[in-house]
Amino acid sequence: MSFLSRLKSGLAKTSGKLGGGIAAIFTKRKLDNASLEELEELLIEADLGASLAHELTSEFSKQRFDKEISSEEVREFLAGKISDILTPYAIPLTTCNDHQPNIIIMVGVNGNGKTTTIGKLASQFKQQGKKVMIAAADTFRAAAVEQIQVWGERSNIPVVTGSFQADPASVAFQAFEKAKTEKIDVLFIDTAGRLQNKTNLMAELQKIIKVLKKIDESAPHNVLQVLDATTGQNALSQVKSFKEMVNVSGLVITKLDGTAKGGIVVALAREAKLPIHAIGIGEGIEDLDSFNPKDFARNFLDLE
Ligand SMILES: Nc1nc2c(ncn2[C@@H]2O[C@H](COP(=O)(O)OP(=O)(O)OP(=O)(O)O)[C@@H](O)[C@H]2O)c(=O)[nH]1
Ligand SMILES: [Mg+2]
Repeated sequence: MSFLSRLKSGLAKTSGKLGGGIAAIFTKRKLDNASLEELEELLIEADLGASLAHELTSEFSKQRFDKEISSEEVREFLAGKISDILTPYAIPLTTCNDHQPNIIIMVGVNGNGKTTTIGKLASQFKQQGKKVMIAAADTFRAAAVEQIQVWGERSNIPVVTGSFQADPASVAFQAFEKAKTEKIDVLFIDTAGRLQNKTNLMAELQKIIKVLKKIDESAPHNVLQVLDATTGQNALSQVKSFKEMVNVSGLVITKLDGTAKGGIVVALAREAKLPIHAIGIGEGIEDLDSFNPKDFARNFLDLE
């Protein structure tokens, strides 16, 4: 199955609810205040955010108020707008040949999908012919190291580990040195999940970054914040807090398959103004990729 067809089934919860909802409102009906209000409510439920939901419905109203409208027209209009919003931010993750290794560090709140995303991305980079290494700098949970080792074994990628509860910064530092010696192209650093309001844990993350900079001032080359789509609008405040603490360079949004609120991708593009490098639509190694804004928008609205 192509990523596009998996995207379609991954977004089925969102598109079913939204597409079905729009069809229910706009069947032989004029665009009036009541239908506009219902539409706005549906968009908010899909997690596009209140301000965007309002903007989209008002703009549509300006064009079509009092005219008889079909569900298809509404969905086409929204898909066009959403695709335009996403376009500047749907940017695949690339590496730069000037850095050996490129350092990509994953950050985010507990359980958002950091480790799984590293497993998937590392395998994809390896398939592109790059030399990849992973640093297990989540030394907080014993199971975290095993989890990333399983991903490493699956794709035959070396995983650098420290002892249980070792200083994560020292694991990252050692892995960086090893990656340099072994001429690795991409080093992924897995970090422990942390809530944005835990200042000591945020300081620990800053320390990891500081230590990497001792070896190479330009490192880390990517700080990827992983967000769970099922957490809804809370993802926006997570980005805001992490951005204040570490220099987040891009986002990955996971678990779009587990939610009817896929609109968070659009809300994030608009509010966070950071590249969205990839979206996760399942637990498997193939279930993560960069996305085409138009495909996303059309599937989101249950359009072919
Ligand atoms: N359905 C679905 N599940 C996912 C996706 N991405 C990750 N998961 C699952 O989410 C759970 C948590 O993923 P992890 O990768 O362990 O998350 P984490 O951020 O590393 O968690 P901590 O290290 O505890 O902070 C696992 O069961 C993953 O299989 C996705 O795109 N879709
Ligand atoms: Mg993890």
